[in-house]
Amino acid sequence: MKLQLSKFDVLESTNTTAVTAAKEGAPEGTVIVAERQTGGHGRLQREWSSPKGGLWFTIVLRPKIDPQFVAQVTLLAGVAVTKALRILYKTDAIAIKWPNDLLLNKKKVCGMLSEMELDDKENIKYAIIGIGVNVATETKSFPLELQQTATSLNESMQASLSCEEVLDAILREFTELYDEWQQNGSAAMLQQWRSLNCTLGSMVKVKDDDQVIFAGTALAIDDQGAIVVSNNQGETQSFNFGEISIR
Ligand code: BT5
Repeated sequence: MKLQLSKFDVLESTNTTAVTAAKEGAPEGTVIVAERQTGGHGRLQREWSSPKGGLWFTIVLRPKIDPQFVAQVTLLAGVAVTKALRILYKTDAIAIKWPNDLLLNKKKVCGMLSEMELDDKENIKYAIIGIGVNVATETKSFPLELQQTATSLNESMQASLSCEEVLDAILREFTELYDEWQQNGSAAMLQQWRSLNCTLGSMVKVKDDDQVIFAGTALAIDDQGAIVVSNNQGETQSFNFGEISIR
């Protein structure tokens, strides 16, 4: 994948700009980066706090895969970002919480949001992956409730990396992994995901629309990227949507 970066001082949301660009034919590898976002969002239109000091960007992709596997793009991004951050910050304490969060000592340092559109033959027209990393954001500038659950990498690790350095390292890991995944399938990527996550083996609550719909032990992720959870009654279910909280 060849990368083409477009950098902005401020955007409403790099995902929104990337969707518009993708609809207008932007090639795979287009990367939209903003220094801050005024309407950054997560899933279910939740607000994503995006002040200056953080790394906010979105990559346009046109994967040639069966759409049932598109959720793997989020897993792939999680692997790429975790690998890059572990090397840059020289720590193993950063881990993936299924499906789209990276935690450092149980606090969220990164969130990812993928979106896609199918054409009328049900092929993937485009997919985008938006990635937000708290590189040098000041935790005290976050809203109060976020100060309990989020942190920034530079602050926690007493480091002073720039957003550019972090972006370069993430894009290097991402392109290598993405090209390998397109050529050889998901096995190697899923194996790396399993070794970098903090979800499998934990007690989890599965939520949909903020309602708990199942609780149990997270046993595995399957080939589509769904999480397999088993409860006390021995019932096993897999979920490829919603979100989990780890007890
Ligand atoms: C996510 O949603 O974690 C996906 C976030 C994706 C953000 C990127 S930034 C570039 C691109 N442009 C966008 O507009 N979005 C993407 P979700 O799992 O729904 O989590 C949202 C929750 O995370 C919020 O309700 C807060 O509790 C928390 N949160 C908000 N801002 C945060 C931050 N900067 N750091 C850590 N947690 C945050």
